[in-house]
Amino acid sequence: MEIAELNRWLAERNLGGHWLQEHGPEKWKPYLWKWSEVYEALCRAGEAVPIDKSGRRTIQLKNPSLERGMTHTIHISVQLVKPGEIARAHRHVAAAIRYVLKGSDKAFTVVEGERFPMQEGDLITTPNWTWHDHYNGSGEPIIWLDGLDVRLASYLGAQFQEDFRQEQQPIEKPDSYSAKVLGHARPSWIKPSRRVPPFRYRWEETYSTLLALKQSEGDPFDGVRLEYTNPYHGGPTLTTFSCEIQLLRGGEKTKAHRHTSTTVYHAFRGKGATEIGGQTFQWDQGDLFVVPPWHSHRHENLSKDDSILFSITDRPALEVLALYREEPLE
Ligand code: GTQ
Repeated sequence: MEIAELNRWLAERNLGGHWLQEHGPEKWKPYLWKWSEVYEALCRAGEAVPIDKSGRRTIQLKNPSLERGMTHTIHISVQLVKPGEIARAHRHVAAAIRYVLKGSDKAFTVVEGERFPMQEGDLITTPNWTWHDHYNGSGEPIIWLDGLDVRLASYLGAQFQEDFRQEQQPIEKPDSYSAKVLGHARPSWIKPSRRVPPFRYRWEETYSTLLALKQSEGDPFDGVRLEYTNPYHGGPTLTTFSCEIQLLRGGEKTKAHRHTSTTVYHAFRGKGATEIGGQTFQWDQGDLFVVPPWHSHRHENLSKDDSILFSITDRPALEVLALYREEPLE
């Protein structure tokens, strides 16, 4: 049998040969979403979509190089809760974080019976299969980024979801319970019930650490970068992904590298440019962008003032699967 004939014979039987494998260009591409458009979309949804329509009023970022989602692993949505609204209680296998863009001490995410205030720059985790609901007791709209490993969990066939029996879960723990129980001086008789506990990382503390380290060398590829570690064991923020925050000093330009992990960025403060796979993406405050796997990238702060990037990386998932690889490019 000739090869061509064999190939046809195989195709008719839904079989293939190693010699037929295609090694085409990578399917994922970098992309940047302008905040002005994301914000306008959210405002329009605020007028047109009642919060109980689907339990959440979110705008999802869709990467044109993928069939769905922002990346093939981590996803970001932007969520709006207007004054007096409740985003009803539910839980899902996908783990999630909230990064607050417009907050108040009267707006809360409730996770496993504890309410966490949502103030600008705060990061709040809702680890996998934890009950969570959000409510806005302030007089102003509240906006945050949702980061989830939903694409990865769905791809692996592991994404389940269920609603709580009521719209809101009861508050069973005192305020600041996690901060106390998981602080550096801890009670000897209380152990968190899960290795990845819900937690709030207050902006005030994160920002003061960034400023305190501003004079130090910093990471050659990422400037003054902090990882939000698991408060219990010091590992990544969540099992599959980690959140990071980096300050780029006025005019700072980082070195290029690439890795097999994917990173999604949000320009929390300032303006700059990130070169991704030879393409330059200029960002202003609020913009969101993706660095896909194995794409070289470097950041530059285009102003005299500090710029701050919040990011989410799937590095922990790749590391645990022994798929993480990284290389400097200069
Ligand atoms: O607020 O709990 O963007 O469950 C996607 C799934 C937000 C949320 C999302 C969710 C939520």
